[in-house]
Amino acid sequence: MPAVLPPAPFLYAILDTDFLAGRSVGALVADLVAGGAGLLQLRAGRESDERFLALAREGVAASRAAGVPLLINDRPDIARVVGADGVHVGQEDLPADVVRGLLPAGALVGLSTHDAAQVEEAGRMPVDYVAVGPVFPTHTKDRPSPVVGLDLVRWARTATRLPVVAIGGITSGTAGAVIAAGADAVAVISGLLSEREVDRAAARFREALG
Ligand code: TZP
Repeated sequence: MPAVLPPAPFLYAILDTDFLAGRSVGALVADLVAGGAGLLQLRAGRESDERFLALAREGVAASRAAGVPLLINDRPDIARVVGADGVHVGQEDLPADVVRGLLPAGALVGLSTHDAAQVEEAGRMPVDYVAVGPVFPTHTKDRPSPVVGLDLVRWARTATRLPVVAIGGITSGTAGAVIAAGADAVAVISGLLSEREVDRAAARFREALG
């Protein structure tokens, strides 16, 4: 079955394993979807391949049960083995067209961008959405690119027909302004996973999106 993005505006919950704090990926997936997350990503930059694979299997099983697509960050090999719905890559990962070629037909591919030239280039790539950020300051990413602000979100909206996913430091208090600037979705790590009750945190975001 080809995976499809949810209708805009949607909440994109990124399960960064640095934020698990002893919680299981399966339980987090269920709670985030219960709160209103429409798309999920598993990001595990600091895990061994063996653990990433195990967590990816758990995430895919839970996301299938919840009926929401789950993408794997940066690793088409792991996505393929576990039957994930797609892959998200950054500027320094494998090129999006190479990743697309490694995945089954109908898989979702997303690409991170950090400036106008990268957004334009994404429009020429075989990707399903373009992520733009960091929109606000964030402590979550090692060596984050400079903050792009809402200006790049506004510009991306006019420059590409791809769905625009805004990321970086977004809270339920700012999510509405991000959507008003033209984003189709907000992608969030700490604003969801730093909370003890992630279902309630997701619901606050979901409500802010309108
Ligand atoms: N890419 C740009 S900012 C960022 C990524 C992965 C981190 C987003 O995390 P948070 O905690 O929602 O700021």
